[in-house]
Formats: sequence, C-alpha cells, structure tokens
Amino acid sequence: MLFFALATLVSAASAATITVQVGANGTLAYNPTSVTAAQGDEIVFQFLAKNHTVTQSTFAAPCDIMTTPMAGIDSGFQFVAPNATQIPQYSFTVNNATTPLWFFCAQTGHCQKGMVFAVNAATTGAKTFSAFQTAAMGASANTSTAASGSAPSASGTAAPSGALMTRASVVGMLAVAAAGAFTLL
Ligand SMILES: *[C@@H]1O[C@H](CO)[C@@H](O)[C@H](O)[C@H]1NC(C)=O
Ligand SMILES: *[C@@H]1O[C@H](CO)[C@@H](O)[C@H](O)[C@H]1NC(C)=O
Ligand SMILES: *[C@@H]1O[C@H](CO)[C@@H](O)[C@H](O)[C@H]1NC(C)=O
Ligand SMILES: *[C@@H]1O[C@H](CO)[C@@H](O)[C@H](O)[C@H]1NC(C)=O
Ligand SMILES: *[C@@H]1O[C@H](CO)[C@@H](O)[C@H](O)[C@H]1NC(C)=O
Ligand SMILES: [Cu+2]
Repeated sequence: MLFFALATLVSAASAATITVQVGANGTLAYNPTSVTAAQGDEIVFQFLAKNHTVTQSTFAAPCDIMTTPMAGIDSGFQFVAPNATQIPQYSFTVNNATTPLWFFCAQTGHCQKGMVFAVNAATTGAKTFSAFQTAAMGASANTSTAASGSAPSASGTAAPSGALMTRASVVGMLAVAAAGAFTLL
C-alpha cells in the first residue's frame, strides 16, 4: 500500500510530454515509431508534411479504426501544404500505462506501408510494435476506415502556444483522453 502510494506520487510528479513527428522529411512514418509512456504523460503529435492522421486501432486490426470497447481517438486528416508556415498538432494523455495503445495513419495505403505507432507495446512476446507493423503491412487496403476528420481546422487564429487546446476525456476501459489541439508553432 505504501509502495502504491509512492508510485502514484512519483508518476504524478514526473508527467512528461513526449513529442512524435508525423511525416518528417516526407516519410510515411511516425518518429519515434513506438514510445513508452507513464500514466499522465502527454503524447504530442506534430504533423510536418503531407496529409496524415493519428487514428487508434487494435492490435488485431491494425489498419481499422477501433470501434470496441469504445471508439478510437482520431486526429482526422491533417493536411500540411509544402509552403506551410504553421503545423497542426494533436495530443492525448495516457491514463493507463499498462494498456498498450495502437495507432495507424488512415490516409489511403499508408498503414499498409507500415505507417503505424504504438504506446507501451510489449518488448517481447506476440504483441510487439514490430509484430503490429508487420500485421499492418499485410492488412488488406480498406479505404472505408478513413478518419472522420472530426478535429478542428488547422487554420487557427494567432494565439499563444497551447491556447487553442481543447480537451475531451474519453471514458471507458481504454482510459485515454483525447485532445485536439492546433497550436501555432
Ligand atoms: C529529417 O532530415 C533531417 C535533415 O537531414 C534530419 O536531421 C532528421 O533526422 C530527419 N528526420 C527524420 C524523421 O528522418
Ligand atoms: C487529405 O486526405 C483526405 C483523405 O484522402 C482527403 O479527403 C482530403 O481532401 C485531403 N486533404 C487535402 C487538403 O488534400
Ligand atoms: C473495412 O473497415 C470497416 C470498418 O472498420 C469494416 O467494417 C470492413 O469490414 C472492412 N472491410 C475489409 C474488406 O476489411
Ligand atoms: C502556399 O501556396 C498556395 C498556392 O500557391 C498559396 O495560395 C498560399 O497562400 C501559400 N501559403 C503561404 C503560407 O505562403
Ligand atoms: C489498466 O489497464 C489494465 C490492462 O488493460 C487493466 O487490467 C486495468 O484494469 C486498467 N486500470 C484502470 C484503472 O483502468
Ligand atoms: Cu499517412
């Protein structure tokens, strides 16, 4: 019990921000591809090019948006013009570090090219990031999984960094919170 209390305290005190680049240098990739996060850590996705998404799936169906036990979180398509001077950003907070979270890009064909991402994937056994990516690359193309684009427009008015952030808790077993945020960087 004492250990639990201390662990909770430490985890709360050390909440970190983990930045993930999406499509850097024109690649169909998240960088890094897989991260380890503690409860309370915020994962921030910076969309650097093209027209990608961060969309939650399951290990079993890497290229389909999760529908059960709850709707997966979804950044929607984030288009970045070649001459863009601002980039869209999307973030969510990890509420349960012992539940692995699986993601893919919903742009046509990107998931099948290995554009997938994981939080707290196992490092050994059947459900590693590598196994997930391999499964994604063997998944049938399925354009009906395209993200719904529920996120707000990236063309925000000039505002202090973070001021446009909204946060919507996602309830249910998966225990992640989604926040669509379009910070002008
Ligand atoms: C993008 O290119 C820059 C410059 O070559 C390099 O420093 C950076 O590591 C690259 N990033 C990725 C994700 O490939
Ligand atoms: C981004 O991709 C989606 C899905 O392919 C498409 O519907 C949308 O028009 C694209 N956005 C832009 C600005 O090209
Ligand atoms: C495509 O995705 C939808 C939504 O996840 C699913 O209902 C459908 O069965 C999938 N089709 C194929 C061919 O995988
Ligand atoms: C980018 O290029 C498009 C098309 O030429 C133009 O309409 C837009 O104003 C440009 N945006 C910036 C930020 O330069
Ligand atoms: C966290 O996830 C694990 C594994 O999925 C689950 O057993 C546990 O009940 C979850 N804890 C909370 C507080 O939701
Ligand atoms: Cu993509």
